[in-house]
Amino acid sequence: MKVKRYIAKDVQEAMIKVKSELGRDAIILHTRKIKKPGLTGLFKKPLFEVVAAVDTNKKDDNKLSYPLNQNLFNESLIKNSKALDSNTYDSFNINNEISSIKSLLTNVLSKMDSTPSSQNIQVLEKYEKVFKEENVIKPVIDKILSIVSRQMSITDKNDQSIRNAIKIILKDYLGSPFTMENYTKKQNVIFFVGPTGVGKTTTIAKLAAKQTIMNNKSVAFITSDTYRIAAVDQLKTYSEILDVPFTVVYEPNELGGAIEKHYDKDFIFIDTAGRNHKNKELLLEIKSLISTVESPIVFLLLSLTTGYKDIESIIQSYDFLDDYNLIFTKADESSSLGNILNAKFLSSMPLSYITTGQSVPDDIELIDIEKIVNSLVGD
Ligand SMILES: Nc1nc2c(ncn2[C@@H]2O[C@H](COP(=O)(O)OP(=O)(O)OP(=O)(O)O)[C@@H](O)[C@H]2O)c(=O)[nH]1
Ligand SMILES: [Mg+2]
Repeated sequence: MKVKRYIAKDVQEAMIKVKSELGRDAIILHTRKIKKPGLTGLFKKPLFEVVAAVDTNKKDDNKLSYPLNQNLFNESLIKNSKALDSNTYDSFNINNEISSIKSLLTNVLSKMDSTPSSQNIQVLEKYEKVFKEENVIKPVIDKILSIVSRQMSITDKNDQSIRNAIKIILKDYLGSPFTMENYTKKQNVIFFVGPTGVGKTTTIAKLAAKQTIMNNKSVAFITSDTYRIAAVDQLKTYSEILDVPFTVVYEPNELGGAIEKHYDKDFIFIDTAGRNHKNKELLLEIKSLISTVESPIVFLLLSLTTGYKDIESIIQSYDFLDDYNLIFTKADESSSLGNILNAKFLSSMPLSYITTGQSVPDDIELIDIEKIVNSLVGD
């Protein structure tokens, strides 16, 4: 068995040296941080000492150079113990050697299992606090930070690299926004659902204005919100301003005919009456309305001024929908973005638009994941 000591500026560099000199069968016996000798060394970054060994009687057999997990570690031990059997050592020495290697390796492996250092724990705690202030719920915080923590190597990372890791994980978690530009079907029938006063009718007007004015698309409005006279008038007014045809449906079975009437339009936006999400009967009406349409697109609107408990119960009450996209409204009136993360966690549905005021059509944008993530980590 050949045993060699390596000094490098970090563990990765040491591993490369080990691998290139001792080959793929090398096992790590010991690793530690050391200071450069002399007074000046005290002020320099620490170096890493790695002690590695390889069984010189064995040929390279494409195994990893260092065990990344317990299975590889055990395989490596078994291989080495077989190799040692054929040597001149007596079995007592072999067993002693194996158990000392095992304890050293367990020690190294436990560090490589990326138990965060105290410095890393401090940084993680800092972000836990930041997320809590944004009203992100604990399971989401735990999920994000546990991924970050798993990705930390035994080398200490600085705040900036942890922040970057968190940003990458958050972006991945929130996914790509779902935009109306993705709707490439000949005709797209889009329902807008959500609690009373969340901003459904206003959002329809904003999106319709963008599609007609900026994208040169044709749009029709249908409303099933006949509970309030004012609700019909509201959408009718927008239809007149935007010069968009408008139809009222009183029963779900009238919807098919209304859609057919607007067969030549690229988009049909269907406004629904705001529903108290605790009223199951009213929600069933929405369900039966949507079920009359083949491959409908649904937007569920949530206001960012709504507290987490209500967001949770709204999302639960719409779980009869197989598929929908999320629009967040009233970002201008909210001081935290945590519910965007929470809603994603609870629904797993794509994020889509965010509205930022009452002005039609300006106060709406495709959700900018980068912006949200930067804001969440305080960039
Ligand atoms: N501050 C702010 N107000 C908004 C936003 N979007 C809509 N509103 C306002 O919220 C109020 C309700 O908007 P509506 O579009 O009527 O809401 P709705 O969901 O259609 O309401 P119902 O049909 O009664 O369920 C109006 O005063 C809107 O101007 C927004 O992004 N920010
Ligand atoms: Mg409305």
